[in-house]
Amino acid sequence: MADAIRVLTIDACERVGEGHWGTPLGAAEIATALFTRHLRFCPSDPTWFDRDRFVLSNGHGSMLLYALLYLTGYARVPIEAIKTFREIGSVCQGHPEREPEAGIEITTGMLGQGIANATGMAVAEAYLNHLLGPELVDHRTYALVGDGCLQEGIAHEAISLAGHLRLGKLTWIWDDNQIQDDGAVGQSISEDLEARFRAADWHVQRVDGHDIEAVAAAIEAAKHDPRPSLIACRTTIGRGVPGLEGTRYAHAGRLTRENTDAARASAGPTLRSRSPRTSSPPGAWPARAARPPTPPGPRASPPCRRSVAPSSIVFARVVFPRAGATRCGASRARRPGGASSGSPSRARSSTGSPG
Ligand SMILES: Cc1ncc(C[n+]2csc(CCOP(=O)(O)OP(=O)(O)O)c2C)c(N)n1
Repeated sequence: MADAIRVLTIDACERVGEGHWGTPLGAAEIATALFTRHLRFCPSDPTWFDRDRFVLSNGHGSMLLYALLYLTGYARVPIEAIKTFREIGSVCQGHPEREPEAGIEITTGMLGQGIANATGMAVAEAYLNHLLGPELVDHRTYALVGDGCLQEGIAHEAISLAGHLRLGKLTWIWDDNQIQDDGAVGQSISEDLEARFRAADWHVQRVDGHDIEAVAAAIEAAKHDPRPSLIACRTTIGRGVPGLEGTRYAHAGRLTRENTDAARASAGPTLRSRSPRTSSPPGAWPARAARPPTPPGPRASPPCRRSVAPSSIVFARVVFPRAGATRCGASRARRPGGASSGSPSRARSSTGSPG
């Protein structure tokens, strides 16, 4: 899937000559680990209430999300939509914000807002899980986070709140490529970011962001920790484009035919063959014969569990478990009907293993 994300990104960005391709190429393995091993979603019912939430906080890398939605079979994102990348009115415009029916949960252009949104979503999940019970509400919230998101002031507030509330089902995956628009991240920040998270009582891991197995294992470990999780993934921005990868030009530089030819020449067979459609003018590409099926086997999303619309929720004060006070699993409230609900930070894994 990582190669397919790269092919789609290169094709789309070469066509329009721009498009923040560095993030999709750099985070292709991270996205593959998350979408094929962990994320619970339902392409045939994108707004299924108890889906896991995926927030693309570094929303400038929106081609990553469009490629994922196309490859996993969302009806609103066919290949024709990807061919209209960055066109006004397209579902695949540059910086989408919210279109859950198309699979776009939240992506933000304003750095930092996505992680704040994700934290709010995790608070909502914890609240509803506590109130209604895990049979109805039990999902996780993931955010892909860039360096710029973590530099924003709002990130401090979100980190602090998430640690305080012990939002154990919140995971931020940091695309730690050490590069941003103007150059090396080190030009503007030198603090120990991971220590910042630890100080706020987060679970922190560091992995090679191009190692799908390592990323998938880290996500699994995050599921089993009652604290919110940061997974710092060292990546190379624009990975696969010789001469540009790892540099600031990979953030959003112009992607020429020369660059993409070089990328294909140095890549594996999947990337090497240029699709005839790439050289065709917009609108002239042959339509896809059929939508891709929902991926089979272990990568398939579990069947959608329908949950009751939370229209009859009685709003009540929920006490979130805190370290040293009411720890994960130690505080179980009675919910309507007499059954004991899970605590907000009780982890649920797509494989059914306990949290
Ligand atoms: C609040 C805010 N300030 C500035 C920008 C402009 N901007 C867009 S992307 C970007 C750099 C982001 O760097 P990083 O998160 O490292 O992304 P990457 O280079 O890895 O794609 C900036 C400054 C913005 N979108 N929002």
